[in-house]
Amino acid sequence: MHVAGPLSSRWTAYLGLLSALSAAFAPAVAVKEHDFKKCHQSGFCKRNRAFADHALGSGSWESPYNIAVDSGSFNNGQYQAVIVKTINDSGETVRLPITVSFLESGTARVTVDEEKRQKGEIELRHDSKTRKERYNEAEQWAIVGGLTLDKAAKVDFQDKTQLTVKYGPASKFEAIIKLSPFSIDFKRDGASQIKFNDQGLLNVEHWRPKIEKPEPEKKEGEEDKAEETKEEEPKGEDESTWWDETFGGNTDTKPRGPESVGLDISFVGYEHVYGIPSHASSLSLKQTRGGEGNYEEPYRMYNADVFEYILDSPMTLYGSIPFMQAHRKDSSVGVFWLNAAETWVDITKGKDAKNPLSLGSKSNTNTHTHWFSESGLLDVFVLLGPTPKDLTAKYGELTGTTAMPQEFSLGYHQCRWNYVSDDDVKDVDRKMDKAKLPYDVIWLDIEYTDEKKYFTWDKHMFADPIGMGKQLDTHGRKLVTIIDPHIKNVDKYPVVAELKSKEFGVMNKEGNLFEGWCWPGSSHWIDAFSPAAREWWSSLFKYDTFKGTMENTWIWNDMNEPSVFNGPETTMPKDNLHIGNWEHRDVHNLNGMTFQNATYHALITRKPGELRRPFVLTRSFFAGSQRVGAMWTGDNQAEWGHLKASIPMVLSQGIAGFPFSGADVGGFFGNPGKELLTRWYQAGAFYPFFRAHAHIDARRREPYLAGEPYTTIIGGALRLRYSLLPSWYTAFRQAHLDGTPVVKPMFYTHPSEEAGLALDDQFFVGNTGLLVKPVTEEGKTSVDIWIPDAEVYYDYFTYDITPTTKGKSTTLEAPLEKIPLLMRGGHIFARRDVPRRSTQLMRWDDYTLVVTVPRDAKAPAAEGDLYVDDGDSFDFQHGQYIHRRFVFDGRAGSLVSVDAEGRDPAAVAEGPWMQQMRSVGVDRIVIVGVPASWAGKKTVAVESEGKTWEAKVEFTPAVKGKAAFAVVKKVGVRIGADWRIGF
Ligand code: NBV
Repeated sequence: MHVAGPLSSRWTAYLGLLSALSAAFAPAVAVKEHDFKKCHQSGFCKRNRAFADHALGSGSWESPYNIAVDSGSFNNGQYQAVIVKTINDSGETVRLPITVSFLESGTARVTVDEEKRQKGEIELRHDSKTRKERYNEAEQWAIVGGLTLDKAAKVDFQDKTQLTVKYGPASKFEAIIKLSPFSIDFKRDGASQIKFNDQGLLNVEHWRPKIEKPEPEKKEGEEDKAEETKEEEPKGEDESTWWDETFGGNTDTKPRGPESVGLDISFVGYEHVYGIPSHASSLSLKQTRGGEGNYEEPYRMYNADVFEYILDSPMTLYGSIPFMQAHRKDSSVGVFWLNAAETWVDITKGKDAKNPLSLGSKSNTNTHTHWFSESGLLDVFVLLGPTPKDLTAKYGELTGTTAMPQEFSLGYHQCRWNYVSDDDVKDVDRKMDKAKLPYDVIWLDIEYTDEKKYFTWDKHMFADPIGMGKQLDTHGRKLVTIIDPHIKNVDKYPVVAELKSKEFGVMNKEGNLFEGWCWPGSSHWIDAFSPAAREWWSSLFKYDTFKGTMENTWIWNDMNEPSVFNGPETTMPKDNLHIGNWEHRDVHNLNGMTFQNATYHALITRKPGELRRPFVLTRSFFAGSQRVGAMWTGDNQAEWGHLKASIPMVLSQGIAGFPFSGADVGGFFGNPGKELLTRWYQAGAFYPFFRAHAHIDARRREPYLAGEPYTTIIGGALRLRYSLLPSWYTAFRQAHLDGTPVVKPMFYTHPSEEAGLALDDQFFVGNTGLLVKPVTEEGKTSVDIWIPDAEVYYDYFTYDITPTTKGKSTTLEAPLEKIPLLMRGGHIFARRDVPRRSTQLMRWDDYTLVVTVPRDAKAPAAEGDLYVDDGDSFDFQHGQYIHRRFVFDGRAGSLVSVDAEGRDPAAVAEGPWMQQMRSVGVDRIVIVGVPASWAGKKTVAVESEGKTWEAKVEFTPAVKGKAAFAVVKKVGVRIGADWRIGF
């Protein structure tokens, strides 16, 4: 570490304070499982599981929820009625208004509320100031479109017991709503796909007053009998977890009492379910009710600072997306559970031929899921597919798609906690150059600040941040600084003074500013739900306010679950209050997203007239976060298991609509061995977000320190990433347009291949046909890669034709220097092959196109596309982009480039970027797998923009399992123009 003289003592003192703080408030080295609730420690989880056990265990269970006959009406694509819940024993009833909305997109939405709470006819306990309604604003944060009602949806049949609504494309979807007991059967093409309340687990905990019971008198020596006497109490509902609940020394006062919502959602004939990230688990989710290989605990979604998380666990992590896809051969369906409170999902699967659920479906396996959230509305969207792509597209319509990223952000990011001074940063920058290692961004963690006061600099260590920024800028590089949501509570810090005076912070249950502990010590938390607070937040990022930042400074939002060291489960008390007096309980999982969103908007308004795409990395997230930035998987460890776990985690993010994701390369905690570090770089080069990071106690591990042969091998992985950036960017464009994941698991690309449905250690990149299987085990020098189809697969580096059989695995040699990477026949993808220091320096480089000829002659033989824009502004929204479609036809002997969207080039007025792109062309075309008949070819005819000319072609014949290939050199066409090459 570059800490000199007098500062080192300051540093030591600081570390002392830090460890004292950590010991007092932060979780210790490894995640302590007991710091986080298990289901039986979370009142509503325990109650809903008990409810399920009771219902499923009793032969005669009948759900006590019935739609009141005559309460229903159907208008303009919406069915409204009242569900009446009959309370056990007493016969008392509760009215629960239900709305079933049929949307133009073919998505259906079921919303259940509670009349008493809606009308505010409840009493709050403890003089609470909280709202009385169930939280109903999650939609305002998560949903951005797709809510137009389907006026064509119609009631097809109705009697006193049920009604059938036909809706969706060509009215192929049906919802059969049964009144008594209430249930819904969602069908596609006449077959059941998804059933609500089929198992009778609907559970809406209605409001009830707390009836204070006198404490039973205890005589001396009777303490131990407490449990026994309980058993003798008259049977009824177990009230022990309805009211104040204590965990880890923190008491949640629950002013509205129990109010959870639960529902069973069955996927009829589906064996695999995916999604609901983030968990360090498999892509295809496991069963959670015990049994061999299964979990005992439900998947939990309660965003938390679970650092050094354990692997293969349903435990919650930093962010949540309550979107689940179910898949079986050739069919995908899904649900989006729109609720931001603590949520758990139990999963069981049944191979039960007798189960009437499976009738009409091809498979006899059903997946039953049981969802429950602590508070808020029951609000579920049902998506009926039928393809995985339909699901990601429809989900994207609702919650938005990934933002078009800053192009640099797809490059490599060099991070550690911490680069300790501006000299340190400049030194790393120089050393990366010296070692010829490309990178785009260097990151500053919390130590750059003056004693953890965000928007300030440690003046001794970072005396000249602008000078530092300028040095980075000479090679087009950027700086990312961390800004966390906890604001140090200290005198003479204008940021906290303003937060206090304007009441922009989250309040405690008494309605006073909440105070807790985090890195800076005593802190307050910005309430990013508040529009005024967000506006204030924006003001803090202006270049002349956050001095030391400049145009190449971007932001990292950490700790936004939020992490509160002395809070319950290291987060905020649930009875804290946000703007509008919503309880933190209701909005917890949205918290991280609102903060990232505030930062995103702050960056957009940094300077009048400067409109650039922000880059903001977040740790915590929810459905919709994809619209405002990237995420990473948090504090992993420098262990092989964590490298392996990162792949399904990243894949899972993609299928849940948030593809801009990655894990800390090298592992955050600990010191990776050189082999692990190298393999991690090779895998990380295929994460959509590619950043190395390390803990403050970890040894320095910038790639130039690894020594040979590691540095050279890592350099190779970095350069591979950089050369493929045009293809990564094109994949992001697709994600931006329709929610398609950037890296795709086998079930997504080959939904008919059953053997691939559970695979989560290999994936395709965009539409390139590049299939990668990173090495994630120590000492391994080969991998078995599963081949999903009968297409030809070429080795990316050698053009060897891989011996493959559809549906079988094949072994690929993978000595340390080799990334197992195949090219599927039939694709065309773009690269930029001149190695440079950063993305920006590659902007005006010519392209290389790679064409992979498929196994069988067919037309078109290979296809692909390239999307490119200025990578920085929003001008792409006004047509300032190039989107080419390349088609290779082996039989006709041609390769053509046309506008992928059929636009007339003359119709787009070219701005400065497009004009400059006129000088950018296609330099080389590599065609892999050409027939031997190409041997005599010396030139090819090129035709573009009214001219024709000849370009040289070099043919290399097939030898020993290597495909023949041809390279067209100095092609001379413009990337933005139409052209044709005749072979
Ligand atoms: O800001 C320090 C770290 C950061 O490096 C890491 O990436 C975050 O996940 N941060 C967590 C706070 C404390 C970690 C122990």
